[in-house]
Amino acid sequence: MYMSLPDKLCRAITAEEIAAYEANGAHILRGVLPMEWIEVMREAVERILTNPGSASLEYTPKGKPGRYYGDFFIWRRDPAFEAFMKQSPMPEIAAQVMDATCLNFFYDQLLVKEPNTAEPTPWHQDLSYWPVRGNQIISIWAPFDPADEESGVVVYVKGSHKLGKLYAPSTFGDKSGFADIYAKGGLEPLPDIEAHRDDYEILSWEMAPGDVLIHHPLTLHYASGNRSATGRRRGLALRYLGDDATFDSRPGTFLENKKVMDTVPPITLKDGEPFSGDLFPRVWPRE
Ligand SMILES: O=C(O)CCC(=O)C(=O)O
Repeated sequence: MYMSLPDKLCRAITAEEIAAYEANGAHILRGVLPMEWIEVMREAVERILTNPGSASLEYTPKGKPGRYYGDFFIWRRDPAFEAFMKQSPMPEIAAQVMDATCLNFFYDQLLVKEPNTAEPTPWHQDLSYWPVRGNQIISIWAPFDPADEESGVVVYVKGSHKLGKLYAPSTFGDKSGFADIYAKGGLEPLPDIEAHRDDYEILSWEMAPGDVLIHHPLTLHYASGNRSATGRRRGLALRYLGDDATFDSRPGTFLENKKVMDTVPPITLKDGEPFSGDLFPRVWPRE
């Protein structure tokens, strides 16, 4: 059904863009995704918002304005999400930026902030949440609406992937059922970056649908709530694993959350094994 949609990038990724990603831990790739995919994904997001999945979370407390909706592993139940992570230009972006010969898909994460949503995405580093070791690990964040600091675009601490530190995960929303799990990791708490923003060099870009952000799993990042009264902020992060990524069986990662465990089949990978199987499918080279 989605086979007729373009699998090619709208333009080539440049060596300068890859160098900026490597130096800074995050970068924007403007105008790379065909609008056909944006339209398909807008429709798909509406399906999910009206029929939330078993791993989904409402981060906005009941009775508060707006809605901050989070969901994971959606590709397993919605064919458009599956097509987007496999057949769109997204895996090619990951392979090119990381210079990876093969990719397995880790998971997708939908993060929708409707107008007037106060809840931010707290400062965090992705790798703290993940049972993964390696360097060829990338997130690609695609907005389906224009996004800026008012509506909650993702912003980054420049070069923070090179600090060589793994900080304790931050919980998204107060009642998300993850805090006890994350405490098991025994990692050092993250400094209060938001209260001391001037001490950091922050990277931030205004975005249009068709642009994507690429970030390294150690890069510190944050997104404000959506302060716009009218503009939605629908974003989807796809996480890809390259040649050197292996399973890390350390305790305290998000896969231990009951909602997530109930949504995916049991994970049978052993420490040090590469990711594989139906849950973490090979997506590059393309079939
Ligand atoms: O969309 C957001 O608000 C945050 C995204 C994020 O933290 C991520 O993609 O890792």
